[in-house]
Amino acid sequence: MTSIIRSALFVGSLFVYGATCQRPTSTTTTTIPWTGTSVTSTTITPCTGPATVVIETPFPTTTCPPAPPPIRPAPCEVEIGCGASGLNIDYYQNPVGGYGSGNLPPSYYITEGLSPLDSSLTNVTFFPQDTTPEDPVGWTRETNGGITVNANNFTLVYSGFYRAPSTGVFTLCSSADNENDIFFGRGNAFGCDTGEPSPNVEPLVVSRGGNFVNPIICTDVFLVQGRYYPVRNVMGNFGGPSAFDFTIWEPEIPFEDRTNDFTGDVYPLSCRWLF
Ligand SMILES: *[C@@H]1O[C@H](CO)[C@@H](O)[C@H](O)[C@H]1NC(C)=O
Ligand SMILES: *[C@@H]1O[C@H](CO)[C@@H](O)[C@H](O)[C@H]1NC(C)=O
Ligand SMILES: [Ca+2]
Repeated sequence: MTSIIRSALFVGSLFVYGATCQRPTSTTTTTIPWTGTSVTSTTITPCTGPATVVIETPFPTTTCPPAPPPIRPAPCEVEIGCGASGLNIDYYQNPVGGYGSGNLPPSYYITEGLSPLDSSLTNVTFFPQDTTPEDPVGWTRETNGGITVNANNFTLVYSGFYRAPSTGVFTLCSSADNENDIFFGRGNAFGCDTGEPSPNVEPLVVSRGGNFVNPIICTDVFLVQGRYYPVRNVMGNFGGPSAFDFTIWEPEIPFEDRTNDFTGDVYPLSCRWLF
């Protein structure tokens, strides 16, 4: 180290020695971003020409508000060996101007003690936007699990268990015409032992849409590989066209590759642990 400095001084002194030094009359400024926390400046005074002022500034860092830590929903046990035969899907009556319009809460089908008009299983939580036909009398549409509904007004409840395929932060997203509410985790989606939902819980996500504008609303959850998480979507159309998409965005994949096809990863309520 010492010898390097010495030789630098030596070279420098040779240089100085061999040149005609003049005081600089102007300066040029060079700004170098660096990772330090303060601004420092160095003036390089050459023998001729303008001095160079080197200003080292910290990298501009965007100040984001600290992200809230993702919630950790509680899983349930399920019966060992129970097959991934899909989520339960139940079709309920929804009055025109009812759930999805803000006039009825997502618990209305529980508190009113409604019986499903139809029930099935599905691995898919998506059906595309439709439009009102010219003659809407008797208008129907296909949804999931082979269930065909009165297209103008209906509610579908998707419930069961999602087996987390890895450990990390997952993102639950949905969009709907007119509303989808996501309930997730033990107690929130339903009770582990009964499989019954509570009318007194708040959804993790409320997504509302209509008039062919259905914003995607998301929330992060921290899940553990191999655990079975209760999930319940309450989707309602209070009138006119309808659409629905519920996706889970797994860790380490692009947002575009999030899925609404849970083949092999979802289990019906009947898989719950029976003591
Ligand atoms: C559609 O709305 C009408 C009027 O509110 C209601 O009587 C009917 O039960 C609803 N049908 C479904 C499938 O929700
Ligand atoms: C869901 O996927 C599983 C695994 O492939 C399959 O066994 C089951 O029949 C599927 N369920 C439905 C409703 O398609
Ligand atoms: Ca609608």
